Amino acid sequence: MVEHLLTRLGVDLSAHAAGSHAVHTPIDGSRIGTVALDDRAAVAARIERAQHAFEAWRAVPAPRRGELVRLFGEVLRRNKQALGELVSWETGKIAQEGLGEVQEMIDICDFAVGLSRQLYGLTIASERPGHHMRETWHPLGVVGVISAFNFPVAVWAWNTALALVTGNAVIWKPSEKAPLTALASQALLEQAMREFGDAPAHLSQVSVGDRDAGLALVEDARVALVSATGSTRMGRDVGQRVAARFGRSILELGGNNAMILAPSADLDLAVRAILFAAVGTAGQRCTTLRRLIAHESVKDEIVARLRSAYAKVRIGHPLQGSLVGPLIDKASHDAMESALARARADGGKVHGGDRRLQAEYPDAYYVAPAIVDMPAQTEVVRHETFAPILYVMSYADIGQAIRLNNEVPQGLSSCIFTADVREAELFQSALGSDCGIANVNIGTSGAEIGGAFGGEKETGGGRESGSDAWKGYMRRQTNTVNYSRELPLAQGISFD
Ligand code: UN1
Repeated sequence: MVEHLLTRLGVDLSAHAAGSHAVHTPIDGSRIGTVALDDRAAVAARIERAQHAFEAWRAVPAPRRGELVRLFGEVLRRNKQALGELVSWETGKIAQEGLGEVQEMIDICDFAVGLSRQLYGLTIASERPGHHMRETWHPLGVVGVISAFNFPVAVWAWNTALALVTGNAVIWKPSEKAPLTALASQALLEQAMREFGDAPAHLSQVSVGDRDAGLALVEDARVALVSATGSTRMGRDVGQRVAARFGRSILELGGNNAMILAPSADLDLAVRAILFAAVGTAGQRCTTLRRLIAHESVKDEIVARLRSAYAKVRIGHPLQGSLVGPLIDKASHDAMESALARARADGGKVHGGDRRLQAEYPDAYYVAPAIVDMPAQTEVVRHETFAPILYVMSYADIGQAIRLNNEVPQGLSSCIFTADVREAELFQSALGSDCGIANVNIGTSGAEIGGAFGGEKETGGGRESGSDAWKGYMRRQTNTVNYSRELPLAQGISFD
């Protein structure tokens, strides 16, 4: 099945026939492929080739670079079904979410194509007569993209679509848990390159490797930008290493996203939003809803309604009509179990969270999503466990709710459900949520690509995808031009 999909997507399997790295599907734990791994020397050679590609690509006019991304978007449209299905096989995402992820790739391509004609800089008033100032944006260099298993293709596409129109070359280090979707995405981009005609060779490369190979990418001064998505632990290490060589990084790390549920909230809407945000992708999005901060007047009712909604959720094979697929692996299940044990020890009342379908799939980790009624925001609640656990806490006044929202180390996504415009505006104000994303009457996950995506504190501070995130992939130059016959100095200095 998977081999057939890979062939259809244009992956040359012969190159990986002797590979040492086995890939397993979380659906049933079976092996679905092997991949060859890069060592440090292979990574260095890739960087060298990428540098050459960059030197050619930066000279291509940006709208023409946009044409390559336009073609890539077309190739993705034609292959949406197959790539979406492969995402499901490799990560356990349900069919709808696999397709949604490919749609996110298509959307960012469209966005980047428009952007390729809009890499605008400012013109700035000069204080000197006969002078003008402006700001120009230039391609940056080689961009290293490190991505996580949970969005194995979309996050690379956010980075790559922008990096290509801004004139850069890309080396992608996918998660070792999801290298097949990476090889397929790369094959589709290569197809677009063939249609394009004269893109430089090695403009985009995939480097599957272990931590050591990853370090070769992170520590090399020729890699101008490292855009890394994953755990806070990984980001702290990568960020420091890149900073030590004065490289640039974009970090998109852990989230611990909350919803404030106000007394005026539309509870029907809230239940649906919570279900998608807390249970979707089996709780394995960085934007997954992990904390529900409910007003004391609605808390018992929302817990009761959620429990009955959770009971109806179908858990099972992600390509056979379920809403919740498996966790990625055993380690992830172990982490869920230990978080639930800690929550119980802290006085939490756990509903659900048990392992499912063990007889049918002994080597896969399906779980019932958990709701945990917590007496307080204890240490385990402040920690991101990458699994479907929703901690529920109560609040008395909106100030307290906002404090609870902010009193965690992470700062990615947040939302409030309310019909009270004062609360909604306060939540989005300087005194409100401290997160990169603050929504009203929609959940924490499922962001569109048009906005800048990322968050504060331990989330890493990076911004990707829409708005002016493209500026992170370019170098800014300030130009002052003298078109007079004099040489006045700034600040009125006389130097005669
Ligand atoms: C991630 O989990 O790393 O907002 C990205 C969302 C998706 C992206 C998630 N558009 O949930």
